[in-house]
Amino acid sequence: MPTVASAHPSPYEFDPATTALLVIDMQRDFLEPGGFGESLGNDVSQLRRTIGPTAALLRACRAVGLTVIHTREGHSADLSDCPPAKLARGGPGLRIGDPGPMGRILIRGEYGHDIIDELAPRDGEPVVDKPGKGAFYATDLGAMLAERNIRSLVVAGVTTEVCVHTTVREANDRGYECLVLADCVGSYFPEFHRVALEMVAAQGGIFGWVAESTDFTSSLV
Ligand code: TIU
Repeated sequence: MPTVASAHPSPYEFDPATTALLVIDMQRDFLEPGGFGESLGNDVSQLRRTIGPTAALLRACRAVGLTVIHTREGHSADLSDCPPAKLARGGPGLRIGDPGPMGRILIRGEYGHDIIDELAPRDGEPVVDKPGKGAFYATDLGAMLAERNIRSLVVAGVTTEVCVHTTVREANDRGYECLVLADCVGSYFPEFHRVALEMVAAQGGIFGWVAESTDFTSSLV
């Protein structure tokens, strides 16, 4: 079995046949100026360091035929799947559904809602549209993974302490073994990023494992 020996808190063993790469919410609305992330007052440049390592990770996973699944956070045009409490976030004119420079903010089908060009999904790679922070809530991700007999999730995406953490916590409770790739996840807040990664691996790996993406990809070959 391939093993990522450098993973924290212990070596991460995985079977590529039952492992999927999950790339979470690498959307223009989070990574580019004018989107939801910036509307909440965040500095989007903090997230952009994940793009290069995640592109390399995608190339390596595709080369060996690993299952690749993408997610996008967003809502229907009529906002019927957006809880009022979530709708209230952000400044006036900068809320979910409001017009932004890349279309209506966080609305499915809008340019800003889609995944950045550098990490565009390939034909055949599922894209899970989710209304929440967690990728399992109100989606068919669980069924999709069960159908493919996936037991381990290698996780990239944004943001570390929000959608990545929520998804890893949901996955942990559902029995998946999660490896979070430190250089392929990012936060608007460097200190939240650091502590969120520490939280995953603390207490003997309470939510999973953490490693660098190159240590994972070199274990694939
Ligand atoms: N605001 C923030 O850090 N994140 C989100 O709203 N969504 C995701 O993390 N994808």
